[in-house]
Amino acid sequence: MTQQVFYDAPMRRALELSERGQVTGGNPQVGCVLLDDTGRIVAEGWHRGAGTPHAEVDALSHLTDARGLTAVVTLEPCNHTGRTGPCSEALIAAGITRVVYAVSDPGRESAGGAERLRAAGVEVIPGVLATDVEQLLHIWLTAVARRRPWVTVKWASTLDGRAAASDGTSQWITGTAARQRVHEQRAASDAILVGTGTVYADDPQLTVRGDAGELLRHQHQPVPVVVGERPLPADAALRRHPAGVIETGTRDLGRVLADLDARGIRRVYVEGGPTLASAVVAAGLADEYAIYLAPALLGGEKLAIGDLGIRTIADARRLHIVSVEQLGEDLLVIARPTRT
Ligand code: AOF
Ligand code: ZN
Repeated sequence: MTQQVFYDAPMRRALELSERGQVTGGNPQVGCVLLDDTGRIVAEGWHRGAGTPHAEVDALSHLTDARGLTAVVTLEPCNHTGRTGPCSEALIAAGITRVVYAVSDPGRESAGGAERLRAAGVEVIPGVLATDVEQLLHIWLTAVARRRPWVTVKWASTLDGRAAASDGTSQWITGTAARQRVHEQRAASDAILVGTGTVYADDPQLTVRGDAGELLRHQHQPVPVVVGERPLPADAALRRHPAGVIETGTRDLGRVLADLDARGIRRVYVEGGPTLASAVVAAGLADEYAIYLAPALLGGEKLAIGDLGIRTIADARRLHIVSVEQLGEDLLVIARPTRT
């Protein structure tokens, strides 16, 4: 039996604890357990969300004496002073003698914890249950490594892909169960992107409403981000949004996403109209699609997504289906680009 396998069970517990933390707010979900020399868990901790203690510090806070213990943590302990202090130093100061972790911290400032611990004489075992933890943190890890948020493009359409009738009316295509699911997806996002065209046409509120399930326990409202040069109308509903509103003043999506990254925004939900959707897709910035399909037909011209500049079938953007969920009469299809 390798050492790695020995730490599988406590790491699974740390992973379970990590899932209690907030998915939004910029920080990863992290869990930690402390083991005595018989392998028994003597303390547990997890990170609630940005601005609160890290998992390791939370676990240590339950003990008066942690000397000689092993820390099993889902992410490499951080080595920086952000909103809180470095976990590497907290573990060293507490007298922890071994640190087992799953995945490395991809953060440019926070990385280096493993090295620091080793330099202080702490035994470090990386990579335990790395695949499982990477799966849970996939969006966060991708966003941090790329220095731009993960982008989910959402639309609701009829089975023939239409989003509005020829007179422009578009409410409501899908039923209540699907609309509720949209609120859950908003609640799991840091920001909602909308184009100025949609703001002028629909005057949306873009708030999380209703029973957005588990995610609403954090009372989280993603911030609306208006993409485009035109200023927000003085009486726009978005001006009353509880999280405020970000007016970008530009259509340059690269700049918009870089600015959101700098604000710690990791998950963006693109809800704002066919022009914005096609711009995001054509720029190769869509990481995921959330497509709501209602059992109706509209025919005509008004597609859920605008022109992608694709002139021949060989250039079609190929996706793979991640999941299909039935919500009342409607379907929710989650798809991601096929990586070639
Ligand atoms: C850990 N344990 O539980 C978490 C870590 O601004 P701060 O101080 O909250 O730091 C946030 C960064 O710290 C975050 O981007 C990530 O690199 C790391 N998160 N590290 O050792 C934890 N949540
Ligand atoms: Zn930390």
